[in-house]
Amino acid sequence: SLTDDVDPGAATMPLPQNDERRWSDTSAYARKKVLQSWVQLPNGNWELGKILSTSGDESVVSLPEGKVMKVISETLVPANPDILDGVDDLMQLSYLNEPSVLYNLNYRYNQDMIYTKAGPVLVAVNPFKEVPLYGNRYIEAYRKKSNESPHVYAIADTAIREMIRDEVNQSIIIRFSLSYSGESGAGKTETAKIAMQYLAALGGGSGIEYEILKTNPILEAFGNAKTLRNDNSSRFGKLIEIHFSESGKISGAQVQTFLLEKSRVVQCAEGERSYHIFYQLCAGASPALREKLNLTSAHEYKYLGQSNCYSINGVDDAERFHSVKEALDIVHVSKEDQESVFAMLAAVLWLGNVSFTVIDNENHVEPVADESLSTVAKLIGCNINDLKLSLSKRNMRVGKDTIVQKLTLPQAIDARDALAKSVYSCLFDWLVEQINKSLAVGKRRTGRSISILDIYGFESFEKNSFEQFCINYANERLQQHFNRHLFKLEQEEYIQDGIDWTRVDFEDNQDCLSLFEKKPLGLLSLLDEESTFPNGTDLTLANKLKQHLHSNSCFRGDREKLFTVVHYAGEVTYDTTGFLEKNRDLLHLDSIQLLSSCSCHLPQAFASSMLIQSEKPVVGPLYKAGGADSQRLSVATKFKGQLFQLMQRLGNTTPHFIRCIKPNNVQSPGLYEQGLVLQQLRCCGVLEVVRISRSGFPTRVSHQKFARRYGFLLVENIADKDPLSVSVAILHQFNILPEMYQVGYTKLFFRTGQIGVLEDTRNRTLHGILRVQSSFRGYQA
Ligand code: AOV
Ligand code: MG
Repeated sequence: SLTDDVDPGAATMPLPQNDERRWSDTSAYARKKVLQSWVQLPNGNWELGKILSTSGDESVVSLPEGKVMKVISETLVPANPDILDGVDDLMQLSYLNEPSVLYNLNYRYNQDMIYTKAGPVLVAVNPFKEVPLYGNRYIEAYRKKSNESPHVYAIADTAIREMIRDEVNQSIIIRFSLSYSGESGAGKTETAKIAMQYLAALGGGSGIEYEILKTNPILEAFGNAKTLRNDNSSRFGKLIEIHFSESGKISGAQVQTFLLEKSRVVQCAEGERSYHIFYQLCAGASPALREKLNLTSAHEYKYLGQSNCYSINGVDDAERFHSVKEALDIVHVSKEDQESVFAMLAAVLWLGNVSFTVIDNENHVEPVADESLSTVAKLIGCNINDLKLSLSKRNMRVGKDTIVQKLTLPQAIDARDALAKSVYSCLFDWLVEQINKSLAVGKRRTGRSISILDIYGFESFEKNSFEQFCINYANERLQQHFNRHLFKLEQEEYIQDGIDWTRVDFEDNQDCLSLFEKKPLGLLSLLDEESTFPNGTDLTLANKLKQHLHSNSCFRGDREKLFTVVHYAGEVTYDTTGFLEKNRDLLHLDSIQLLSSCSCHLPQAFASSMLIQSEKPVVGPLYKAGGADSQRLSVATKFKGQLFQLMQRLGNTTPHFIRCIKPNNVQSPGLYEQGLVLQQLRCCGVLEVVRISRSGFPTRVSHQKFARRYGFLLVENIADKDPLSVSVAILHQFNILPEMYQVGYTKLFFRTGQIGVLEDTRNRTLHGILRVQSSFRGYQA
């Protein structure tokens, strides 16, 4: 639909400077014209004020609640007329400045209108409560287009229509943005589910849609956890590709996951939890299952006990356990397999309780042969002695010989935790594989699909480790995708149509991406290289990075093991502690052999999947001599490969972007913190997108369509002329100012607000015609 704004004058506002990130319309023209202005209070918040008088550089403004303030006129920012309160699309604002955008989102948020368009992007502000916007009635309304307010449903609807109309695959990319607290809990995962709900409703029929929806509770149970910021924080990235048949019905789906946070299995911070499924199992297992797995309560397990947090407000873990089992049934994981899955979980928990005792005067240790050890052995189906050996000794290959090294306490604990983490992450991958088998029903693929990406956003904490390094690298890649799509394509369209348009520079993050990806002297290559050196340490890694990258403008070496990357969304300082170990992610061959010797089928499957991986040697031969026995793809390299694949996939789709915004840090409804929201809007470039879209000629109509729609309004009859001539005649007749439009080869390009004038005239004329017709009919009767 053609959008309009009330004040066409705004479009002639001088364009802000490109380097002015938080630009605002503060021209003298704007200030003179408005009576209402935004006034920034000392606390940084903006309030709406009325300008009472202006003299010299100063203005007197009255604020709500009767306060009167004297301010420097320059600092006032024009506010929009009341009639624009709560517009659907930020593009419609006459004055597009930060306080106006903040106010508009807030105004809508207060009325539970959590969705707003920012040009092509949907902005979703997390309500932290149930809002009456979902369900069949709404789905139906969006399907019929009887409701056109911004919504995830509307995005999903567009995706389906464009997939069918253009025969092009679609993607819905849901992300949040960085602010320095890390914007976990913005609503990405919920938003992804809402989109899936709509696709399932419209494309349903075969029953497979039900299975697709049930992947959510499973993946959340195994891949989400309570963190300080979000009670249901996703600790992995996810892409779900939903396949459609010719007729637009869902024929299957495929899930891909990225970088599960393994470390959470063995340690998590005070007040946080490990993965939900552990607590669900402990709370919800039947007496028979408890007995079989020798299960006790969550409090008895060291891995779960260290963070002092066992429950989540308002969540019944036992009940969730039953839902997960049901969901597993639905995606065709057999009862037997389910039991094996639970046995693996119990084994991981019991592993955490395995303790060690010193056996000689060189501080070598071996596991204590207690209930924990025997239960682990029983659950994974191995010989208790083999288990004991694998947790106390390590076979090392040196050249052609094998030597046996006894483990000290820290080494033994590492070996134990590494085993627990591997078993858990293999279990997670195995589950995803089962889900995919079940969802791959519609083998006869038409190639049409809609993918939904729910992936972690930028993370910047006080201390940033390898996980943040990978996550933020992924975000640079996605950011580039977003930039290129929205900005470059935008410009290309102008250029293609022969429009003279002063190029608006957009921020490209290619430099930062190169810092990561360049070979051989990029962050990833250097990290991999150091990972292969037997004597490499986190400190030598940091020094190597500083040595080779110091002149890169996106890099800064800091003291000791710290270095800083200038990311698109801001600077992040990383601590290399643990980088090498996490990147190598080695499970010692002993442990792999242990798993392959197990009588249960899951550990065997895990072992072979790990061995398959290690057949692709990517890191050099030194890797072996370094005390590590298996060769595998480094974590960073594997992740980079996944990302490239992901970008390739997304590159072939028409993307739809949703940005989730978290209005407060306490997960409370109704609380809208201006500063926090603003930070997010700035970092994710929402304002930038709107600015660029608006500063150009956002409304585009082909000559044909324009001539067809408005041609009848022409006084002079030239209907037989070509569409271009008709269009130009219309523009002249209605005195559209030359700076308000551009004539391209195939299309007309308009500034915001222009089409509205024509539409009004058209509507009035049409109504006039109808009235004349009906009165004529009346007369006849
Ligand atoms: P995230 O996916 O962005 O965080 P979630 O989707 O888990 O955030 O949202 C966090 C919480 O916000 C949810 O558990 C809900 O309580 C609430 N919420 C979000 N969206 C809605 C909505 N549309 N309606 C009602 N409540 C909502 V993370 O995965 O931590 O970065 O890693
Ligand atoms: Mg999430």
